[in-house]
Amino acid sequence: MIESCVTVSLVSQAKGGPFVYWDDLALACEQAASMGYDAIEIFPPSVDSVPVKTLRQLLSEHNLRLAAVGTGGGWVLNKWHLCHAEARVRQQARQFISRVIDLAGDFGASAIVGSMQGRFEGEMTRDQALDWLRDGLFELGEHAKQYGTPLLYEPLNRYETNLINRASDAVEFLESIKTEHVRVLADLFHMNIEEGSIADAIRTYGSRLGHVHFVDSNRRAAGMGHIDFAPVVTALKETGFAGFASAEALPLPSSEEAARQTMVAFKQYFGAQGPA
Ligand SMILES: [Mn+2]
Repeated sequence: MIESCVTVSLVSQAKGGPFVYWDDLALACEQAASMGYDAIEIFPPSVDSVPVKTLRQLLSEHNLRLAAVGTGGGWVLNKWHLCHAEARVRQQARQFISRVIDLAGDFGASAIVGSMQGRFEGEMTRDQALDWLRDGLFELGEHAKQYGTPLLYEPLNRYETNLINRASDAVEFLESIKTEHVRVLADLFHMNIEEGSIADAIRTYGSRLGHVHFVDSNRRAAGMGHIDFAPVVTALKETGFAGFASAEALPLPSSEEAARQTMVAFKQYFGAQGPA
């Protein structure tokens, strides 16, 4: 079964980023539940900033689950990432992600490595950067194992990383990581830029797929851009994907409208009850 999810950013410095809800966790949970969402995904500045008790109460009160927790706060606020030239910074990136895995794991949720994968520049070679990323994802995937939740690795488009942008390269890279506990996050916005066919790319991911950022070509809510969702959803169903389709969209024209529009699209493509 595919479940519906909506994103909530708790990072004020990321203002303008592609998150449906901002800052107000209580309001986000209330609206998400009233629209029929199954879960929320949060993007916190750090683990210590997450109001764990309040979050647990809100999820329980609104019968929502926590689907995933982003780690990009480590990049946005500290410029840490997993293939940084300095060993000390790479280690800080691993510790940051490791703590997010612990936080998310206690909720049965996954941590996401997106911008924290980094990029290579200056003297560094691409192979060196990929070696460091591979080592980091291996160690962190093995750390996530104890929670029964995979670590989610998100390939990004060429303007956000020069490491891996396409499904075929991502699958080859993942096969070189000797752990079962890293899965792919397929973000339809990134894929729309990089892939010849988003549906074919989803089939390429197949059983490696762990989470979807369900969003349109212009980072607005599904249905507000030009992605043809029917073949994409068919491919998701064919692969047997049973994770969350999460609205990671700009809050346009407003948070509430972006959330509502995504739910309209979910019902249109997945059926009357939303994703299923
Ligand atoms: Mn994404």
